[in-house]
Amino acid sequence: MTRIFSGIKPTGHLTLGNYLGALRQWVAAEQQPDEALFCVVDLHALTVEHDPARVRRLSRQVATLFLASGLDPRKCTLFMQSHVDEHTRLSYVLECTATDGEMRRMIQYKEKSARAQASGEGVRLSLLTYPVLMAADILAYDTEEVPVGEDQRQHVELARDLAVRFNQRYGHTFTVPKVTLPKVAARVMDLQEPTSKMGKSGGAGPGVVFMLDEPGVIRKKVMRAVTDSGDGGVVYDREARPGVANLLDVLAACTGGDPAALAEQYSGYGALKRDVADAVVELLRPVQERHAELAADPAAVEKVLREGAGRARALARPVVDRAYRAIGLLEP
Ligand code: AQP
Repeated sequence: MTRIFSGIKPTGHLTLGNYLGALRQWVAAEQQPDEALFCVVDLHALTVEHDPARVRRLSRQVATLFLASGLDPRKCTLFMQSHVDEHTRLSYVLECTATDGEMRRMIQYKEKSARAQASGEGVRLSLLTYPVLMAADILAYDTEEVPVGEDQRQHVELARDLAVRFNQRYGHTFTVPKVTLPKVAARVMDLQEPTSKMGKSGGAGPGVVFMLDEPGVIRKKVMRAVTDSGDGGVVYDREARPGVANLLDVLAACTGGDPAALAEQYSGYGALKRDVADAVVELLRPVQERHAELAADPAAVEKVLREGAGRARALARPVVDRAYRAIGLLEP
């Protein structure tokens, strides 16, 4: 049985990228005879300027979307990161394994610290160290596979490096995890800036499709997506035609086709965009309907999270205790 772990941080409304890159893969993984844990990684939302009330609201919404997307709490463990103390306990020990230089090389740190500096906010220390907390999230469960989108690959590799280094120095303690990426749409791009990732924390960007956007809003965003100049018709070329390639990737992810083969079915951008819009609306419709039902009963979602945290704690505690003993700390 393969142990799987992944998470989403409540830093904004979830996007089509979060659905295709993460949630949908998780639901597929859950159908296998695997042991899977999925987590709202709320502590990671505190690394940048945030409004506490908004983090609370988004944390509930993300958990509700886990269930609405089809994750079944009878088959997997769903929980809130901050409800399981083992994550922060392990994070400190891993900080004693990681180096400053390694942290400063993280692409997300470079991008987000530049943004924080430009806005005059100052860079929180946690922004530098959060990949270590993410490594702790993963390693605390003897995780073997981490299903994520392409943007998280570097962080999972850090978790691997820390696990290997710790095991070499202090004896075998951690399972070394590996990253798993979706076959299509591992990196859904912004519809207005197709060379940038579709991200949830940038606000209400016109190039970002949110999972809970109304069908009319989704259609408008897709129909206004930038396409590329050039008269080569509809071709799949990520380098030269990133806007069109992104639309084809999304269509392929929604319909199960191959992006290059789909390109051959279109002679103009209008028809392609209409089909993409229809496919995205239909993909998200059942998730949105289920979300509306679940959001009406927040106590039921809280119960799932409470039970999930209990199960997660029981799995993580022996692993973290093992790491504490291995690194030289006495048993209490
Ligand atoms: N555009 C995307 N395409 C494919 N996968 C994506 N993921 C995110 N965006 C895309 C995957 O979703 C999971 C959770 O992501 P996250 O919570 O770590 O953060 P984010 O959504 O990637 O973050 P943003 O929007 O850039 O802003 P912040 O960082 O402030 O929240 C991951 O598996 C990710 O790969």
